[in-house]
Amino acid sequence: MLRLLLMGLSALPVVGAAGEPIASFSFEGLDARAGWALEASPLQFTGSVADAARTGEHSLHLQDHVGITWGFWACYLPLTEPGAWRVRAWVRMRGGEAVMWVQARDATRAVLPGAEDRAYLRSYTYPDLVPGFIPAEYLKGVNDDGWHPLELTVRVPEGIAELYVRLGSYFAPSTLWFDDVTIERVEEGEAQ
Ligand SMILES: [Ca+2]
Repeated sequence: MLRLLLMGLSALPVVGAAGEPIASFSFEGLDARAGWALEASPLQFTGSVADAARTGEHSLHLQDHVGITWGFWACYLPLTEPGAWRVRAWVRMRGGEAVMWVQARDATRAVLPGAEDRAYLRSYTYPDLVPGFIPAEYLKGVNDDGWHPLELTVRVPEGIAELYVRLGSYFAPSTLWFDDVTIERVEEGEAQ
């Protein structure tokens, strides 16, 4: 069943064993954004496939010009197997705050009870600190120049139809790049 559901997604390895991704995205090739859509106000956000990359040559770029709400790149991954599912992405950021928001939803697209979570990562230049005046080691948050992991694990009950994965900006002007998104099943003992 899982294999059939995933046939519509191109170039995805389909592996049932825990710890191996059922889906991975590096945003390369002619259809680099396949499976992903921009869900953000066009008045506040722009998004594109960018040349910056953690692996390969490209990533998904999101520019939050205003910072008064949130906006996302989103993926609706067909999934019918309950269990613990880990979503991991790598983000590079200049200012602001990145968010990963994952929901397990049923066939009506209602969120299943308890099957959602968010993870956040804040830049050390959030909101307007100037690192030139404050040594980086005294600031909370991640370095603007590097790629950083963003991950969470959602426990999914029976009845799941899709995993709704969003990667975006959270209420602050920011420039974000996302690359190397993987979705894998983990054993319950591994889930945190
Ligand atoms: Ca890439």
